[in-house]
Amino acid sequence: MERTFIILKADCLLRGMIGEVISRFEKKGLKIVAVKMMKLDDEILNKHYAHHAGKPFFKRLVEFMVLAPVVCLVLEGKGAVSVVRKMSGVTNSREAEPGTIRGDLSLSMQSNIIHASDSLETAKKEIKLYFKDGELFNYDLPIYKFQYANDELE
Ligand code: FUP
Repeated sequence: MERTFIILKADCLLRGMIGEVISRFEKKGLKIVAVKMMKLDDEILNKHYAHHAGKPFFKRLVEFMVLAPVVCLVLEGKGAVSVVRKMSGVTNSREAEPGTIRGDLSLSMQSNIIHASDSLETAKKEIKLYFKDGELFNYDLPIYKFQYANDELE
């Protein structure tokens, strides 16, 4: 099964929305395989946002990401990367569709509640950057047999 990586950002924690957001993913049927609360620093953020280095918003983005601890998760499920991106909504929350996390819970481009990996390749890199092997858990969810068709579980 595919795995993806999310960060529940400072605004999510400070506004008391951690439970709301995790609950949406649980209800969708995604399996939580890792959770960690962390205080991010320049070193990890320079790697994570390397593709934004030098852009005008980079400095304030890093300042925002260290404002408070964040909560990092790895979620597993069929098509998890694209499912979680769709549930998150587009980057600018003001343009995010109602029903998405950003569309329902935020009004900002920067304070937009969640980071979610944008491809399977990025997800693999980000999971490695934020988690050690022993922090990811393999366990059975008996509900999978009601949640997926047999051929979707192969
Ligand atoms: P996303 O994949 O939706 O998280 O968006 P990006 O990787 O493009 O951007 C990462 C973060 O940079 C966003 F969550 C918010 C911030 N950002 C800005 O503040 N201004 C911009 O113009 C673009 C991104």
